[in-house]
Amino acid sequence: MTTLASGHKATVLEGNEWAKLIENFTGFKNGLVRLSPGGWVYSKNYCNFADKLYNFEFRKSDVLVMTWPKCGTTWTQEIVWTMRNNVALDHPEAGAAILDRVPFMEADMFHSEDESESERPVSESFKKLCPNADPRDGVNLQLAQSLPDPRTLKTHLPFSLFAPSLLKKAKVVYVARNPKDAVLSYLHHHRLFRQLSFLGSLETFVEYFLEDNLLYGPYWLHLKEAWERRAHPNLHIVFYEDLKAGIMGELKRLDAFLGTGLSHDQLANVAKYTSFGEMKARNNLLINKDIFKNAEIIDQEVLQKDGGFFRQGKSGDWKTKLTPDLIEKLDDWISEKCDFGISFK
Ligand code: PPS
Repeated sequence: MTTLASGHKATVLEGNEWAKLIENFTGFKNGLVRLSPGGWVYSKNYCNFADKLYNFEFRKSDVLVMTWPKCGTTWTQEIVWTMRNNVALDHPEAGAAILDRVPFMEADMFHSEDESESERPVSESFKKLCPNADPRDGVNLQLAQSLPDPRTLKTHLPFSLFAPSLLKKAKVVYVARNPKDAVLSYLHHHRLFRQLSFLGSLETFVEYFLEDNLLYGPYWLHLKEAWERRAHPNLHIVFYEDLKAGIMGELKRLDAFLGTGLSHDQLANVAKYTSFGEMKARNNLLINKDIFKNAEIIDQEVLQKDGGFFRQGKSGDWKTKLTPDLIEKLDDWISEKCDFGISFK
């Protein structure tokens, strides 16, 4: 057991629990840990970065986009970055991978501790901004540390894994999504990426979700930690469903929060540039787009059948994909666990 700077204790999953998990999630080769309190579930290598993430030095001009997985992070990252850097749509680096411009703070945990340098491709941004850095000390983390102002950053970690001063120092844009759509999008993600390789059924995946046992742990607690802070002037909560239903209204609210002072036409530019269709066509998520053609990284059958990272980009997919039994189970979970005032569309 390891005690982290946040006060959490991290325990490696072992025995029967691990044996059962690895049968369903055959890609989890690097092991998992569960944190207490909270029950957060992360890749084992998280423990090597946890304290640096907790003590990360946020700056006043930072905007951190925080969500549980599959709630609309990438969309919001691109919206926020574009509003702050590329409103005329002529920024020379706009075509570069999103994750290079908006580092995914804890992503280094997905690499194994003993990975060689040749197994770890690093981006040109990393080479430029961190010339003497060792990738094993965290490509994403060091990129996040070295990026010049104004930084836009991404995390799926909850508030409790950052120092309590986070909101005093930086702005946070928190994105929530209806759990029924989030779980379906996460299932697709687990089938698409071979590093996760979920082989089980929809029912089994939903069970893992309901029991807080998926990678990244309890969605309800993640939401609750944000919801409890919702009155803080440095926190802005946005719902994926509201972005879908009325992007211009949401961009205006974001504009006021970020203090970007954009005109109607500029906001309309941002809306178009970050629309599902345009982001899917650019597909500039990762360092190398060709990764999506690599059968060792992406399940090509799932890609052909169900789509890639930009799968549907809709709200309400659950209405056609979830059985009445699963809808009932998720509704019960929402009533029981999300009883702190949040409601989903
Ligand atoms: S991740 O992997 O956790 O960072 O994923 P995340 O970006 O949070 O969520 C992915 C889902 O968001 C959809 N998406 C979008 N929807 C609307 N508009 C835009 N521009 C957009 N970009 C990404 C993406 O398709 C995933 O949802 P699903 O339901 O799977 O389509």
